[in-house]
Amino acid sequence: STVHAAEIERTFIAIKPDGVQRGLISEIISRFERKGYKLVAIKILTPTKEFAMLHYDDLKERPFFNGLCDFLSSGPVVAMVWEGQGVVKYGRKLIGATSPHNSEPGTIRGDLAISVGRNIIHGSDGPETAKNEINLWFKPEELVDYGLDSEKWLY
Ligand code: FUP
Repeated sequence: STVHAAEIERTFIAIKPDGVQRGLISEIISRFERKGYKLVAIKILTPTKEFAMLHYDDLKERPFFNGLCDFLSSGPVVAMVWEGQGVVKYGRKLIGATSPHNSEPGTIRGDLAISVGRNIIHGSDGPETAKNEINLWFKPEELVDYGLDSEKWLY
């Protein structure tokens, strides 16, 4: 059926420097793409420490905040926006629990990571966070609005 604009949901996903260095870019993109989600923005950049601090602002009181921001700004990150029904919540399911000690096999962190400080991927934790993170990382014109033939088989 036709996908109506009101149903469109977007989330912010980032492959962190460890995921990039470990050669997991295509593996991670594949999992979102095969599920049926649509990639509407992508770029690679090394964030500054200040930018990392903005991204993780919610965690600024946590003891690991400084190390986390040093890590996120230590090398290239692949920043993406993925679109599709339920993508915020289900994207988190694809990613798995924050600590790879707890994330299930079959999830990205469960299959591909060992420690919480090197858990290879970030995904927005809710619809409001998703909007804020997309606005922080992307200009509106960097998001591409397009249809896919596969959508008529998915929805
Ligand atoms: P998540 O949304 O799953 O990325 O988890 P959080 O927002 O709670 O944490 C953000 C990042 O902080 C995690 F991806 C890894 C890091 N972190 C630690 O290094 N130690 C902790 O105890 C918790 C999180």
